[in-house]
Amino acid sequence: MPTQIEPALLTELRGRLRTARRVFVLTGAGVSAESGVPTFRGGGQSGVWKGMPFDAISSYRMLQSDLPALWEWFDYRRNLLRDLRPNPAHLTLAAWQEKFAHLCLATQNVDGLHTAAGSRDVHELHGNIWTARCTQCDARESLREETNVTGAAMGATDAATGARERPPVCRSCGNAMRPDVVLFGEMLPAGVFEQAAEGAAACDLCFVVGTSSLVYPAMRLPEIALEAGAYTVEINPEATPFSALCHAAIQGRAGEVLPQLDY
Ligand code: BJW
Ligand code: ZN
Repeated sequence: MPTQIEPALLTELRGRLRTARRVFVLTGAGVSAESGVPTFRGGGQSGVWKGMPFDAISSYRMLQSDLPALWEWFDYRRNLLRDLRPNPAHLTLAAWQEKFAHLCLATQNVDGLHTAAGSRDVHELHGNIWTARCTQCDARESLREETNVTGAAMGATDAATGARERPPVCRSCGNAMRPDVVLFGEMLPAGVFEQAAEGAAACDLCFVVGTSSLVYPAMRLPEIALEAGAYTVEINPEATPFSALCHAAIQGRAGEVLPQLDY
């Protein structure tokens, strides 16, 4: 049974969407769950790979100690994502960009599905899984054109499959490249958090969609909106630390709730 929003709350939210001047949206893994992307936390084995918890693999420590294993983990993830498509939650948020003069969309997701849905200027707080970045000179390369990568270090470009060696070698300086994502213990890309925080501080309506609200500093963004006086709405099937702080916590799936809010 799809999520039913209480009628009085639905009326309230549609009214707020009609009159909002600046909207800020923070999304997390849950917004992509209905596309088939595993979340990190909250049940199942989604956050475990080869017996290691994801926060041990997606960490600065792993980058330093075992770059090939880090690539193997992200190649595995990219192969899972390759055929997945945006769901109604991504599509609704992309459509909102046409409705509001000011909509700021910040995501913790690295999957690129907001952009695939048509959203522009997405603030990707934790980077993007489809890009490699040089560990020395910061040159970037797209990994989109690569076909299925087996995960094993291959040593050289495979002409038959289109896969690059692991780790890829930077075409500018010859040093090793890394996945262009933000690992635990790393700083966010310069300016990205600050731009999102500006959007949060300036909004009058804020949506927090599909995030466990546990990871710093992204978890601060809805609090910034709240402190600035915005009406805040959480959409998540589970309660989070933000549920008790926000004005409205809708317990439901993003792909079912967001399209219902459309006015
Ligand atoms: C649905 C749904 C549906 C399901 N519809 N919803 C101690 C205290 C405070 C902070 C720290 C601390 N120790 C260390 C820190 C800092 C650390 C941190 O926050 N750790 C805490 C977890 C303890 N943060 C960092 O290290 C950050 N950097 C930083 O702080 O820099 C300063 C610094 C530098 C050096 C030293 C110390 C500080 C960087 C964080 C980078 C996070 N990176 C990851 C991995 C990215 C690469 C990869 O993809 O592998 O980003 S971790 C992972 O968590 C990923 C996510 O973006 C992020 C957030 O997760 P998210 O999106 O909330 O997903 P889930 O799975 O947690 O939740 C999904 C939700 O969806 C659930 O609630 C479901 O119910 C819901 N859901 N179906 C709607 N259909
Ligand atoms: Zn380089």
